[in-house]
Amino acid sequence: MYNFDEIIDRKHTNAMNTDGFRDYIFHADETMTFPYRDEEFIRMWVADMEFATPDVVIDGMRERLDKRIFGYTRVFEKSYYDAFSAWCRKRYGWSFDRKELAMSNGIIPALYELVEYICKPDEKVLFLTPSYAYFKYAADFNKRDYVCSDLIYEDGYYSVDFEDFAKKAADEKTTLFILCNPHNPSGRVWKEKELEKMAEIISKNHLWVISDEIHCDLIRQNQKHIPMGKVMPDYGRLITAMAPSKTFNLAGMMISNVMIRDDELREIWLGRHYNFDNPLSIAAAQAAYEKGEQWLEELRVYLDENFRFTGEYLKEHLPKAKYRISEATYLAWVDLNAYFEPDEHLPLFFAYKAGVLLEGGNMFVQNSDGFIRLNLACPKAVLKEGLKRICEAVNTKHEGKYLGENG
Ligand code: LCS
Repeated sequence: MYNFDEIIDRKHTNAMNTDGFRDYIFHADETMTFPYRDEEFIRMWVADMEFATPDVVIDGMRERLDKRIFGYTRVFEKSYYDAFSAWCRKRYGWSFDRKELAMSNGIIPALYELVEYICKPDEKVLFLTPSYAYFKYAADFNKRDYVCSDLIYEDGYYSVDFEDFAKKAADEKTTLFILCNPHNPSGRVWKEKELEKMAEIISKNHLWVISDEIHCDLIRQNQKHIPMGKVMPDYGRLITAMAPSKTFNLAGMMISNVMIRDDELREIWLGRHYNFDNPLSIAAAQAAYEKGEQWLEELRVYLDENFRFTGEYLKEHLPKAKYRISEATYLAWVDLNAYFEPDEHLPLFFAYKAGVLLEGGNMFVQNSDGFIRLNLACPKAVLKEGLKRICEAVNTKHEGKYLGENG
């Protein structure tokens, strides 16, 4: 049994989570001060975990370290494909050809490249909102326009507005749809019927699709992930992205899998992509896929309990908050519109008033005012303290100004 209750000190590891929040959340530098010391914050923001990566993964990296030479490296050996494709077959009943597998130092860099390779300068990228902001940034970076289709939010549950989606997909300048499957930040696991309806609209309009499935391994125990590649088995204009980074807390190793079906696009990728991989990252990813499953199953039990606990806690202490257990991800998406005005800067409020670092709706493109996103991938004791502080801050909100109000 792994010990997910262990509190691990991340100081002096150059972690974004501990050292990068001023820049990422507040666009500020180290002169920004809070009524808390940095180490006093409860950190529930960036999507990495407070849990140690599995021992089997660390052992895999250690074995590679023992080989002592770390020259230019790429995934040449078939054993990597064997490990990852066996994982996909076993967990999702999905397989892909070896030739489709390209490696990338992260899914974000892959998105940045693919938007350029796929969309001409006057073409547009479509995605569902609220959205992981890097879908928009990938369009911005390449000076492509983007179009949002707002998800419908009803009884705390999100669904696709298919009428709107079909209309936007039909615009001849819309050539690429980036799908987040499962969806960050809502945590939705798209059901087969929903994916089929999307697929129909995609094929009708000959859209390219990037299905970003980075969160697919981290679903609640009662959920089932369906790769878009399985729904559209013969569709050439599909790219699927998956990675061990979220699943095994390896984001810093910067390795991800990009399955490109179209021969021509793959040629462009291979010609232009900076095609090297970190040798330790390959070892880590391969060990994770070969030996990490038991750890993942234990993690999922722990996360399910953190989601259950969060729901109970909020029901008791913030009864007007709307919360549903996310179907996927370790991220809770909580509607606090009953307590805040739509334009309030929630990350600033909670940083100053609660000493909690979290992400707010303002960070998810649009259709997300009044929401906070909480990272629940932390030991239960940390979660309890975070929730306690959040609820107290909201419940005492009107008892005087908080320090950040003018900041
Ligand atoms: N795609 C999605 C949907 C993500 O949520 C993330 C990380 C990435 C890609 C990043 O992929 P990478 O480049 O690391 O392979 N999501 C984060 C988030 O929501 N907050 O912090 C990171």
